[in-house]
Order: sequence, then structure tokens, then C-alpha cells
Amino acid sequence: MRERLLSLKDEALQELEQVQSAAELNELRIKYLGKKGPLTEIMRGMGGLSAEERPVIGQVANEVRGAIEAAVQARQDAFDRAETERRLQQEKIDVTLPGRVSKQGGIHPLYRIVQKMEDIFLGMGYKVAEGPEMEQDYYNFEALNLPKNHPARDMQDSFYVTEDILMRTHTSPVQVRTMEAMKGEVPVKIICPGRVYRRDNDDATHSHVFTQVEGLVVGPNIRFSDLKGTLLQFAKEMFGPQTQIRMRPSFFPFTEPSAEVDVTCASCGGDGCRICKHTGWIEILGSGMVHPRVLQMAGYDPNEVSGFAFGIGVERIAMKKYGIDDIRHFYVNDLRFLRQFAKY
Ligand code: 2NL
Repeated sequence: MRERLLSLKDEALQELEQVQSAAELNELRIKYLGKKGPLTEIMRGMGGLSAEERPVIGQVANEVRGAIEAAVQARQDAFDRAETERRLQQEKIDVTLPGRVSKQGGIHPLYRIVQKMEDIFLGMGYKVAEGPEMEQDYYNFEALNLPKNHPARDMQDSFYVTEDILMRTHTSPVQVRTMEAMKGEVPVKIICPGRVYRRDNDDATHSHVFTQVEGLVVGPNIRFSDLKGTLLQFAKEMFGPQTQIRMRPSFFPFTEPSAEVDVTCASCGGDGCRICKHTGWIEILGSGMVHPRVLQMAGYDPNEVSGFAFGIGVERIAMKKYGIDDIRHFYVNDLRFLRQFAKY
């Protein structure tokens, strides 16, 4: 019996040498170590042995079983290692290869200017307010002291949708809506950026759609000097710390008094150049003290509070800043134009 066990071991180990795959190895394991295998059969027949022989043969049987098991396991480990190695080879990535560079867009030059203005006014404690581009006649004109048949309504010919609804001609209606919603509360301190529309024949300096940033402050004792100081601070942050401003009397139906504001030309520092048409100054905005009737219609008592407002044309500023000679470039969206600003 001992000889049978030992030759069984030799046979199993020899056969193991021939095994080529994990599947074959499994077959071999079942063949020798399985319930129906020769080893199990021999051990089952040990009942017929004498009491002296039984522990000796039992020990040999256990050793044979252990040897076969260990050899099978060693082979299994070798297969596992080979499989791991194969997968490492197959799945390896070269992290030193250059990446695929995806195309990136850039912020539109107009919106860059708007962002800069928002930053400046947020820094002075303003909030940003937005509203609809399609407006009621009341918010766009009536509430801004521009009654029906007012000549200023002809001045800025508009896109009407119905008799009562039009594309806003400025972002002032957002400010009126904000005042109305605040129900007399102070302070109001907002800027309103957005697209506005006017019936114009497009050319190098006129566009029927353009961008405005309007500002409004309402509170007790708001004075013209507050407007002046605010606009000087804005000009310095927008165009550089050496920038100066000047104010010229003007007229708007919604402000009294009104002023147009020029800044010293950033291209020549005020000496005169092509950009400022040799005047040293560039006009950037209109402004004034909010007309008492505008405050009143929006729910504020002009005897208790006062306010200033201003409107900035974004295209003009972008054209001066980037040296763009035709306003239509902003709206054609030619990628060759837009790509020049992606890096700014
Ligand atoms: C310009 C002039 C301006 C305002 C806009 C305004 C708004 C309210 C009340 C009073 Cl709710 N005024 N806005 C005031 C003065 C001038 O814009 O030429 N913009 C390009």
C-alpha cells in the first residue's frame, strides 16, 4: 500500500510537469485529490489494515496528499503570477505621452469688459440686477419720465413687438423694477448689465443691438459729488490709476442735472492721438441725478431721498481698449476675430 501511495505521488508530480493551463491544472487536482480520486479510495480502504500498520500508512497517505496539494498550489501560483504579468503588460499606459489638447473657447471681448465693470462696482458694494430684454412700454419709457409723444421717444426709434411691448432701449427698466420691488427701502445700490436694442442702420459705429451697464444709487443725501467720486474711482480702476475725468452738462429726461463724462485717453495719457481724435479725452458715459418724478413713480419720496444714475456703453469702451475699428465685429462672431481675445 505504501508503494502504491508513493508511485501515485510520482505519477501526479510527473503529470503536473505536463500541465499547460489553469484549466488542465484543475482537472489534475480533481483527478488525484477529488472525492473519486485514487487517494481517497486508498484512504477509504485503510479500514482493513492492522492496528500497527494503520497509523504508518495513514501518515504516508497524508504526506503524499500534502505533497501533491503543495505542488498543485505552487503551479497555481505560477499561473496566477503569469496572468497578472500578462495583464500588467497589456494594460500599461505610457504616462509620458503628450496629452490630447482639446480646443478651448474664450470669453467674448464685450463680456470681459462687463465682468471687469461688475468686479469694480461689486468692490464698491453694489449688487448686480438683471431683467427682461423684452419690456413693457411703461418700464422702458413711461416710468423714466418719457411720456407718450415725448420727442425723446422719436430720438431713439425702437423695436416694437406689440403696441405696448418692445425690445428695451436701455437697461433702466431693470432699475425701475428693482426700485419698485424694494418698496421705498434704502439704499438702492445696483448695476444692470445687459443687451439693449435700437432701430439703427448698422455701420462701423452703430449697431441695432449693443451692451449697456447702468448704475443706480438711491438713499438719503445722495449728492452730485457722490456721483463724481464714484465715477472717478470707476475710471481709475477701469483705465488705470492716472486716469482723470471731466463732466460736461448734458440732458436726459430721467436725470436732472445731467452730465456726460469723459476720461483721459489711456492710449496717449491725454496728449492726443488717433484713438482720442487728438483731443486727449474719450467720452465713456452719461449720468445725472435721478429726476424726482422717476423716484416718485417708483415709490420713493423725492423729499426724503435722492439718487444718481449713469449709463455706460460697453462697445465704445471695448473698441477703445482693444483698438477695434468696427462695432459689427462684436456681433458677426468670426472665430478669427474672437480668437484674438481668448488669451487676454
Ligand atoms: C447714456 C446715458 C444714462 C441713466 C442712464 C437712469 C436710470 C434710472 C433713473 C435715472 Cl432708473 N437714470 N439711467 C441716467 C443717465 C444716463 O445713460 O448715454 N448711456 C450710454
